[in-house]
Amino acid sequence: SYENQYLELCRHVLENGNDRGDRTGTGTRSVFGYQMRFNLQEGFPLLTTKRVPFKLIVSELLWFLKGDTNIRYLLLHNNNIWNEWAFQKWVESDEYDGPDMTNFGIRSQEDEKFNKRYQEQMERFKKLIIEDDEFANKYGHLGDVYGKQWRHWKSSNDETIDQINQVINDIKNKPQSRRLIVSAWNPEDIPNMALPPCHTLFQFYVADGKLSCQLYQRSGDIFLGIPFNIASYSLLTHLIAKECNLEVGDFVHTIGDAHIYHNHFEQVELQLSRDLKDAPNLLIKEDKQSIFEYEVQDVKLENYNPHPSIKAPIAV
Ligand code: DHF
Ligand code: TMP
Repeated sequence: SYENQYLELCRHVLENGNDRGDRTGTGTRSVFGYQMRFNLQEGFPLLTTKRVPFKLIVSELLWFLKGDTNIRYLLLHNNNIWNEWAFQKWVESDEYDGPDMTNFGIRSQEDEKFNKRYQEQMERFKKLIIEDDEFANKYGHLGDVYGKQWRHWKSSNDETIDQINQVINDIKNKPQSRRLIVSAWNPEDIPNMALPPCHTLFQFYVADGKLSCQLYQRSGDIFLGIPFNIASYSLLTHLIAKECNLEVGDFVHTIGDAHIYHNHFEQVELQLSRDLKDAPNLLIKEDKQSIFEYEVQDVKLENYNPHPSIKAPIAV
């Protein structure tokens, strides 16, 4: 099953990885260079050894496809996965007047009293983003992240390049092309991003009426991020295949620094002890004219009966 490849990655890193410090101060065990291949004809590759919140994957992908970089859309869909990185910009700004939030990621895990203050400020932040337009415009943006680069890459003569629209046209008109690439890595814009893109570049390939996609991910958090990334790019491949009247082929996942955070070891061991369930099926509403028209409720899963979710702290 597809899922064995993920579990194999976990085992491989636990057994062969280098223990290294990292930017967040958490510490990881990591390997450099790893590849997995998921045949999308064999079912939708969402993990079953823990529950992965598929709805959040859908709303995040549709948010990218809209070209949106403001977390307000995510919050309106009850999606909290990007909060910390917007919050960080607010608490570091002159306008922030609450208690000191330096290093909130680590301190909220180690200090229960601090965690309470942090949760209060985070709730205040979320409320302001949802209710206050001006605040949302100022502090909801993550900078020039995925949505900006995918749909509105700024060229040197001040034009805008819509990479998604272009790649779809190329898949339709030049399916044999070896240049079917979308890049989120824009060196000029990196300083203006809350987090430089982890899923950096992807390429499509058409053969035998099937669309395949390969992602180069520069940095992968194996326990929290990677399960989302596999499902997100598999869903993107399905959506683009549909738009281009193709079947789905493989999703190839190539990772640069593939790491397990030291505070995820117990969770990974628990997950490795579980048996696999059947792959779910993906259902996509049929009546869309273009990939940019989908809403969250248009994408559903059936037959997803995973093991219970496993909580883990995220490194900020
Ligand atoms: N930073 C780090 N250190 N790892 C990441 O995976 C990561 N991912 C980002 C942004 N920054 C990151 C964006 N994607 C979760 C999953 C993906 C994601 C961000 C967060 C996450 O926390 N998943 C939880 C459930 C979250 C929820 O239910 O709200 C999980 O158990 O899968
Ligand atoms: P870095 O910028 O120092 O590499 O930190 C980013 C962390 O976020 C790293 O642990 C990888 C993880 N990550 C994913 O695994 N997938 C994602 O989609 C995103 C945005 C981040």
